[in-house]
Amino acid sequence: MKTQLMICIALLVAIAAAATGAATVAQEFSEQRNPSIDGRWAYGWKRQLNGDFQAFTRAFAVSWWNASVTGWSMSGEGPQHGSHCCPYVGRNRSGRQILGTGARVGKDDVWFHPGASGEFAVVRFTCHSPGRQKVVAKFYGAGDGQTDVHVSKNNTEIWSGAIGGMGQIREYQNAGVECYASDVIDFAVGFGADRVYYGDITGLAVTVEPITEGAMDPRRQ
Ligand SMILES: [Ca+2]
Repeated sequence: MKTQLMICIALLVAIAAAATGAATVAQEFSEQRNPSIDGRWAYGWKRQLNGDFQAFTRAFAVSWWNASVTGWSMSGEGPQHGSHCCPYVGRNRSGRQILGTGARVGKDDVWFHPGASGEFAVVRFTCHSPGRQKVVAKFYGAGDGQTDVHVSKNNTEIWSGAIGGMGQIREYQNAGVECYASDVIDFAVGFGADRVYYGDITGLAVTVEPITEGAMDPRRQ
């Protein structure tokens, strides 16, 4: 009994440590659950940036661009099914860079793709470590298309950029994002000024790091 109790305590400590440290979208990409088991990451879409977040309901695992690809969408389709694919969020599981026709995705990277009617693909981070967060988000053109990229907190946009094609990078950095329990930070991609979703594959690297860990939520004081 004592041994079991010690194991339970060790597991709880490990879970707590995982839930309070820096969060990285690619390393913690969840293929089994959406939201992820610790509740920090969710994958979905929005019709408007300030609209309701709809979590994807179906996971996919496919071979495409001669690479192993996993991810989430509403249809259960991934990048292999053209107009049925999108929006979706994917992860490169091939262990190497993807070099496909019109696609260049870094090793182990997460990427996302908007929908044909302008639906935003969204990766959502939910704050579990109350306090000030350092948020770094890098978006890059992994396809030939033009896109618009955004960072929002609680559905209010705090940054946006535009990507004009493959290889272009837009980066958001903020060391002072106040984020308390249940606050959400969304990273989104839309189909851009051309209003066409073809080739809008967009790489996403995000790190959220608590820098005033354990702070009290002023809304509850
Ligand atoms: Ca586009």
